[in-house]
Amino acid sequence: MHNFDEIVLAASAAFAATDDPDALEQIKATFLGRNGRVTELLKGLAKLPPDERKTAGAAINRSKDAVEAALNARREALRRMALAARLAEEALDVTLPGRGQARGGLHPVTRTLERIEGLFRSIGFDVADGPEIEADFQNFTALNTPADHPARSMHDTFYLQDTAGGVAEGVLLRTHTSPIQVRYMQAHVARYADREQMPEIRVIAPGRVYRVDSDATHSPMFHQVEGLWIGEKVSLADLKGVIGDFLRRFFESDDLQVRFRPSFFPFTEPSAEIDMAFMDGALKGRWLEIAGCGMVHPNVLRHVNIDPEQYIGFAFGMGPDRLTMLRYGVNDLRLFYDGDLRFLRQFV
Ligand code: 2NL
Repeated sequence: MHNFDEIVLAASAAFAATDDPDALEQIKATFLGRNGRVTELLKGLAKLPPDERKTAGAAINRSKDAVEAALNARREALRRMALAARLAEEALDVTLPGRGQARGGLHPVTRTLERIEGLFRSIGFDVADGPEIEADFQNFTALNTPADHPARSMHDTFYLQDTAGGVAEGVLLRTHTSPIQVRYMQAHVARYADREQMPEIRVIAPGRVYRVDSDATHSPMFHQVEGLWIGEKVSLADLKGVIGDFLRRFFESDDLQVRFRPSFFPFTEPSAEIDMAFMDGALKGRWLEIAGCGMVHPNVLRHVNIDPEQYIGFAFGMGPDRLTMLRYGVNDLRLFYDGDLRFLRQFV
């Protein structure tokens, strides 16, 4: 009998000595396994005289039950310890304040683009867009830009590669937003093909453009807004009126000076640079180059199947990056593209 109690005590002590569930199962085998101490006792029953077997057998079974109970108690204790450890490790402090939702804002150049769009919409212009990956025809050929023009060279234009790594024939990143207007005119002409007289075209084309150019004052990606008005009697006077009106409204100033200076673009004839001067403020009296413009070249109209004998119009192009710098008094273009929130947040 003494022997049996001793086994239960030994088993309980051995179980308590480990806190590893796998080790616990190993220790279990030394008591309850095929050659375990309890099993050996049961095997010994056969050697006892028949009249002692019954009481001894009952005592051994009680010990076996006690060992199993101790084992189960230890298993449960270890399970609880493991759970407690895991809960401690994965603890969440639900009383911590939340991170909150940061307030976003529009980029200053986007604000300028939206402002320009609103002003031109108010005088009856449509706003169009188009692909940034363009075809040679819409970007150059239709715009009366000859094959040997420097703008077409790989020094100035990003050409796309084909799968073999060579230059993909006639596929490029648009170098201006004019191809938007070329596509707009093509769609317009197709739509009114059966009319003797098509409606006027009044459209602006804002967007990103790309040129092989990167230094303190040039970014390989920048923005442009071009405008186009085609009708039967659109004149240079209309161009001056639209541009002057736009600049005065954009800069919220009635006494802006605007002047046109003769220039050259392949896609307009005659062509001009538009300069502007503020009548007060830090830049007072200084002429600033603000846009280029001209009367659309007859060859451009021919390329999109508009008869230059019946229709005439003007076009202009300006840089909203520069307009943004002037409007907000920013002196470095790169600030717009560095993505520094300390700078950008000032415009929200
Ligand atoms: C500049 C000059 C200009 C145009 C863009 C244009 C578009 C068509 C036909 C004719 Cl579809 N012209 N665009 C005309 C003159 C100047 O931009 O200095 N931009 C920043």
